[in-house]
Amino acid sequence: AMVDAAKRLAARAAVDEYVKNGQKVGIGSGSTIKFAVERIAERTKDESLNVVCVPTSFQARELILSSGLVLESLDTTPVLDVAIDGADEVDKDFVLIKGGGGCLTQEKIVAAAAKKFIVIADYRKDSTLLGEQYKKGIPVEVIPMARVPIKRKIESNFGGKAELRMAINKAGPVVTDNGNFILDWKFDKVHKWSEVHKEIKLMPGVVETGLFVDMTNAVFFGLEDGSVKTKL
Ligand code: DER
Repeated sequence: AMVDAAKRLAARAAVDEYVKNGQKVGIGSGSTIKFAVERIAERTKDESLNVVCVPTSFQARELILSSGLVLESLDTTPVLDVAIDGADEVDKDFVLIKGGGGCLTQEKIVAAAAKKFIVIADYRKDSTLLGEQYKKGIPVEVIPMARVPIKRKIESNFGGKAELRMAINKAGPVVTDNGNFILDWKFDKVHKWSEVHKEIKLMPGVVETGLFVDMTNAVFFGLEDGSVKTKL
């Protein structure tokens, strides 16, 4: 459909502009990244590219392996040339909401390990203010035993509602690749996201927030008309 075409356009444009021979590449999680890995695999097959890939989740690891790409880890390649990943929403200041797929913690670790962090997304993610289009709230990965005190602290400090993310194909809550739970914080006003991120991150039991502030070097949006918009 049109959304998939838009994802594919953004992904291929980003790979062709930023992924070069001999590089160490961080591979994000979600659906858009699949088109980026497809393009990397194409260029590897035609011998024009020889890269190693570091995953941001179990899903990304499986995608790398099933695409026949070389799997590495931050143990062996702690500094990456570029990381490519999707986002749930991008605001005017390049603040991202990530974690819709529950992989925000390893995604942020890999993004931070890369010299350049490139976001690929379809037009639905392109917002002025966070919350305009993405309504599921900001994901916060938490140590399970701390989920209630953290929920209460977020709601009392910042308002809104922080809800435990329940699984669909499993009884009970979603459990992340790191063995933790996720609270989705449905905020009810615009905040200074850099401040909010820092305060939530410092709450005992918080592992990571889905607010990616001052991390993004470029965003590729696939548009409905078949073009790609790049925001640098
Ligand atoms: O969960 C995540 O952070 C994913 O990267 C998500 O934000 C993008 O997923 P999508 O490419 O399937 O929209």
